[in-house]
Amino acid sequence: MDNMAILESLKESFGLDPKTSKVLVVGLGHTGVSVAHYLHKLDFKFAITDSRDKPPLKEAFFQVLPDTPIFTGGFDESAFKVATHIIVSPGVSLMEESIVQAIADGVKVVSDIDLLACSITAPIIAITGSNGKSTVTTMVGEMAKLAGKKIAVGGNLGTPALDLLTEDAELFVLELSSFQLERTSALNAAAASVLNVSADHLDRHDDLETYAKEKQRTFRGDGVLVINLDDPLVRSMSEHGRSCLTFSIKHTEADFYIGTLEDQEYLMHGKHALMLLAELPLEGRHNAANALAALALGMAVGLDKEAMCTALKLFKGLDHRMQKVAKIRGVTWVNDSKATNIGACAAALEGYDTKVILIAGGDAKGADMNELAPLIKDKTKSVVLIGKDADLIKQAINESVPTYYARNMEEAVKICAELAEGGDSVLLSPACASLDQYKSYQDRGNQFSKAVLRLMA
Ligand code: UMA
Ligand code: ADP
Repeated sequence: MDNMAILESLKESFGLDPKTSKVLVVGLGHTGVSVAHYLHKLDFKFAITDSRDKPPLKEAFFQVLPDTPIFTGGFDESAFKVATHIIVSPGVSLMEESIVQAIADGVKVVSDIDLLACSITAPIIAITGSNGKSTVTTMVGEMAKLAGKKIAVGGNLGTPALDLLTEDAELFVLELSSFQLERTSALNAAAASVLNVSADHLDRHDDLETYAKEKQRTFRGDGVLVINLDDPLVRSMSEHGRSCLTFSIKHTEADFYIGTLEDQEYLMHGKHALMLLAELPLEGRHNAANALAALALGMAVGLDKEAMCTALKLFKGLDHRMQKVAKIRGVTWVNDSKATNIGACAAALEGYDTKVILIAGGDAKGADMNELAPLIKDKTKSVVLIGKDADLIKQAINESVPTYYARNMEEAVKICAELAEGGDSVLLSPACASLDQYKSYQDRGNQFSKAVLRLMA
């Protein structure tokens, strides 16, 4: 779309107009920077505020747009007072006092996803859920690429949504978080999926129902709904009168499901066997669900079936998700550091036929660790606990399996090495966020891998 058309769309959807609007960008992270560049190109007047004293991207941003008013070290009251619109980064809660007050004063909240939706005519595939978003987003991206589409892939994963505008794509594949969705109202995806809903981010959302409602916002508009029949919360989101494709790894009445033909399992679409499940090069039943969801989303926008299956067969999986690090003296070490909630850890444990040694803990984000206790009892030999909420997991386990405390990853890996015997698997699948001890889940996974590789020496 050209700038004139974008401006018209922004005016119609949000009353945003460079001549009259005063925009406050809240948060100077990757989202805030992408929003600032977008507003600058469209000649909007804007300021930025960030509660941190030194937002890490501030200096670099200042080099490029030095004339932008930037208020740091707290949310600046005066900046909120003059704003007509606030564009709030996902890391900032809408319950912040200044934001609650601004909304009460009639200021409009807009998200970067809203701005993107107003700036393109190409279709969007929107993917959310508690787990599997990045895997499915990447799968769909690979499928579309192989099907010959010019694509842009990003959002919560990788490139911030507005930075995708430079790519002039025919199809946008967006991973969306609940934080992005809760402040988005202009999205109308051609196809969308809520992959699953399990407890996560309950430190930011009131309860599971509210969190599920935020996820459901991905279905706004009139596109095709891709529904996971195995998840009761998602199932309840299907809407009469809307085009809908279902997927399931348990029920064969779904549009996309796992079927058995002559003792072999296949990914199926209706009566058609699309490919052998064994040809999907990823561990775990949950990845079969991810593949079925990706196929349904691709089908909804008309991607070629054969190209989609080839993409799945070539799919390598993403780092820090059930990633095999090494096999040392018969012990397999697996990095699933991206398991930042209970659902992901549960999926990892369910994938094992034998008992594993688990490293878990970190910031539980308000989740109830008791939900994990039965699986830990069934699927682990022992648990090595790390991080701030180690005690919560210890209490939930309630002596059903032996537990050990480790102060850092090096120590956790050492303890596991002493406990493990040939044939065992050691799994880092923390069920918690990493930020209490690490820069990110990647940092946590890398520290694990490095400590494991040191064992080889
Ligand atoms: N922050 C403040 N004060 C501020 C602004 C931010 O303290 O004024 C803090 C936040 O609480 C957070 C950090 O700074 O701890 C970054 O927040 P942000 O909103 O500025 O983050 P961005 O750099 O814009 O990155 C965001 C997403 N981050 C979050 O939702 C926390 C990135 O997802 C996303 O890739 C990026 O936008 C582009 O769309 C990351 C993430 O962890 C990967 N997402 C969560 C998840 O996947 O579970 C939801
Ligand atoms: P997200 O982007 O939603 O965090 P990822 O694809 O990055 O999802 O995977 C995050 C974690 O969830 C990993 O530990 C992965 O093994 C696990 N996981 C992936 N898909 C699913 C699924 N469908 N159900 C449950 N857990 C999953």
